[in-house]
Amino acid sequence: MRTDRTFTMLKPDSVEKGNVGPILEKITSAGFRIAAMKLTQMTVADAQAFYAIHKERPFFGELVQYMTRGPIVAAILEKENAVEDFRTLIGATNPEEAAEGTIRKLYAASIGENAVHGSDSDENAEIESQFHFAGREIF
Ligand code: IDP
Ligand code: MG
Repeated sequence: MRTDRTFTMLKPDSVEKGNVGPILEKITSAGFRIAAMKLTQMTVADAQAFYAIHKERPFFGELVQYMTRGPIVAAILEKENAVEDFRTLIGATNPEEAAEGTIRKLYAASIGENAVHGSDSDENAEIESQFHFAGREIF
């Protein structure tokens, strides 16, 4: 299992607010290389599948509605220790608890609309990258 890749989505609120450029600048300045990237829009079925682990949670419907309401930027990022270092860069799920200077502290509005996704394990980074980029040369 590779340990030098993670998967991210710049969520619909980031695209809507024009924050894609500043967020990508934070990501590349932190030493991540963009291995693959696309602007796309998830269908309801896509979002339900991507977030299936949360399907019993009370916020699941809200999460699916949010993630499908407009385009996202999906990307595979490369760096040594990518998963952990990217979770540090984005900060806590709830921006009120996120450390100063983190992407969620800077750009997230709330625990629901929190600007970015970051994989939580090497295994999920691979699964989530395949979800959005299956069949590409990079694998
Ligand atoms: P993570 O994105 O930091 O890994 P998770 O707990 O895996 O956080 O939750 C997935 C996503 O679901 C969050 O990024 C956020 O968009 C949404 N979410 C999590 N908790 C809540 C909540 O309490 N209310 C509304 N949305 C939530
Ligand atoms: Mg998560």
